[in-house]
Amino acid sequence: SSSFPPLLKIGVFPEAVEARLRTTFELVEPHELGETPQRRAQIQGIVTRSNYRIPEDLLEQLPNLRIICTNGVGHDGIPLSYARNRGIVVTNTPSVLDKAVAELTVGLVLATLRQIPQADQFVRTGAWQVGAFPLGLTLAGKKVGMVGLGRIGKEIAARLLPFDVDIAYFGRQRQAVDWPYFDDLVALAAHADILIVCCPGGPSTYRIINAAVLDALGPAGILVNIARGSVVNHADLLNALTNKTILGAALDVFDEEPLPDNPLRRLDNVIVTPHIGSATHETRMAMAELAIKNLRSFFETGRAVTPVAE
Ligand code: 8YV
Repeated sequence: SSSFPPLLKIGVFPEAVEARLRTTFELVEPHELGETPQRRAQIQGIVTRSNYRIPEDLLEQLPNLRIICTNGVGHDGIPLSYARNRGIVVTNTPSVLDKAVAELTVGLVLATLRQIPQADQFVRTGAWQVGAFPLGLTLAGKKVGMVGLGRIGKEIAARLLPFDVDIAYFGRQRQAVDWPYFDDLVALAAHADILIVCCPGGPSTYRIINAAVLDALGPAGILVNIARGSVVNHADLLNALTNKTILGAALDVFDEEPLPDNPLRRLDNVIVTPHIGSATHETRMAMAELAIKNLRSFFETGRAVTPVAE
């Protein structure tokens, strides 16, 4: 049995990840909390995933909660100010997933420019027997606009540069990089051929990709979102895709996940993937190891390894 207090597990984890967590911690399911106040009082830690929202009223049921540990870099689903006011430490798993997310982003850019999913269907359905697949677009020579240039944004830029693209970026502040900085998102969109959304979710980026940005991106423009659904005004995006205001989009994140029945699933100029940016065996195990490291360190020393700064 574990020498650590039991953890409330919020979310469904890949089997190998959950098995790894269980080697170190007893995991309690939310439905077990209703049993007795004693069970709720036993919970000193939560282990979760960054695509889950943690409601404050759940935390209020846990009088002895000391740490919330998310597998993932995003913490927009965790009430940080509530946690801070209660002295609850919040940890995430930064850096270990940057490369995997950047690799998926490159894949989505190429898949959109060369219509790879559509080309696969073109062969499978026999359409090739009766016609030629339409011409795609070359990545070399294109202008890429990064919406957010944090750890993940920099890994994406580093992978795209060898494709002979020009990089420019928008973000909270200018950084010590050789690329043009835009402090206005519409201006970046007007400059770019491909706009890649890789900023954090949360109130400061809520719906910043809107009709004005999409109009500026223009009829040859492509939007790629591997950040959070909350960053994009999806009604504006749907209009822009339907009316060909922009050429196409590739989306790995959505307001509601799994994406329910939605017109986005029926458009032929958008590629949709099920929030798989960090979803590789190696990366998810590395995230689990860092989560366990945070939890062990906190329970043994009182200090977390990668606490989230408010
Ligand atoms: C998912 C992510 O949270 O890291 C993030 O913020 O969005 C992804 O890694 C994934 O579900 C983590 O388990």
